Amino acid sequence: MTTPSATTAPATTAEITDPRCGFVALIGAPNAGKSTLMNALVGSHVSIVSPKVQTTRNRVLGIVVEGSAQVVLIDTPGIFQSPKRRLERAMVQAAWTGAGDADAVALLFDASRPNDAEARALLDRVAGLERPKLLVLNKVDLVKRETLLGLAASLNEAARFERTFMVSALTGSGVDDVRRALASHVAPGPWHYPEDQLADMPMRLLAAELTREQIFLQLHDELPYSAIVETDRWEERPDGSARIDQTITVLRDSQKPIVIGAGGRRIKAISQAARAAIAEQTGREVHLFLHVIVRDDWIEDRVRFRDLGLDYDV
Ligand SMILES: Nc1nc2c(ncn2[C@@H]2O[C@H](COP(=O)(O)OP(=O)(O)OP(=O)(O)O)[C@@H](O)[C@H]2O)c(=O)[nH]1
Ligand SMILES: [Mg+2]
Repeated sequence: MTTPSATTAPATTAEITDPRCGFVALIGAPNAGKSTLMNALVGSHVSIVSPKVQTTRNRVLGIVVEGSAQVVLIDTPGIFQSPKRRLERAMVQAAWTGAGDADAVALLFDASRPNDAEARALLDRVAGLERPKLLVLNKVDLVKRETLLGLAASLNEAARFERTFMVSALTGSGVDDVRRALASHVAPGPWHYPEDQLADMPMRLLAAELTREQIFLQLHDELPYSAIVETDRWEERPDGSARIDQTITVLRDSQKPIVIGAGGRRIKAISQAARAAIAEQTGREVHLFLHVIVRDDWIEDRVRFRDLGLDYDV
């Protein structure tokens, strides 16, 4: 069985005489728009997005080339003050690890929620991070221009940012400025990735994430938080299409019929939307088969955490 990766064929960077490269972490409170901004900067659907908090569960890399600079973006889970469940603690920890691994940090702040307690609390800790910091006020499409200046000033009092940007990751407004600024921040050095690579996630994992995105988009209440998706099988067919089998694991017996829906309509809708997204990202026809199982212990399972790339012992 072959498993293609998101990696494309290496391209030479020999023609670039002054290459620069660096890692920039996108951090922020849950729902600030980190993954939307990452996708806008990269120009591809490399990280999943939903209106719900805690959509991103681990670090996700996206790669941007701007002139002679390659910027490796680290999208991170939203940071909040009192993560309770083990999974939440591991997610918040993964976000701080992402910030710690980066050469610079971009703090995203949802400008439409200026008094959000989680976002304000985060500022204090970000102020203590000893690396270049940029402030990105996001969702400016929802906010009156005059209120933005006051917000930018008050946030700059709380932490020392080298620059402040006002963007709408959703409409793309201001995103090019951020891309150029990030590129100007990275230090001289060889590129880490081939020039046409956009992500660093195996296709099996990206495909599972795209199905999880539909669970976040199509199911409500606690269900998205109770579900994991794993790709069990990826079969390349002679006609160039791929057969992909995935398992959706939920925590409780009562959740399984909700995922399946009356007459199987919900699972069909999830499957159709995920299949289209996977086909788009892989550039091939996809046959997706989803299976739903119940396992009440996945959320406390050390092996699952390892598979998700999360630290169990936090
Ligand atoms: N109006 C508006 N909505 C936005 C903007 N950026 C993101 N959103 C929306 O905000 C919601 C959250 O976006 P995400 O990108 O998933 O946010 P996140 O910070 O990655 O969230 P977590 O991964 O859960 O921490 C989605 O419904 C996005 O469509 C923006 O600039 N304007
Ligand atoms: Mg996210």
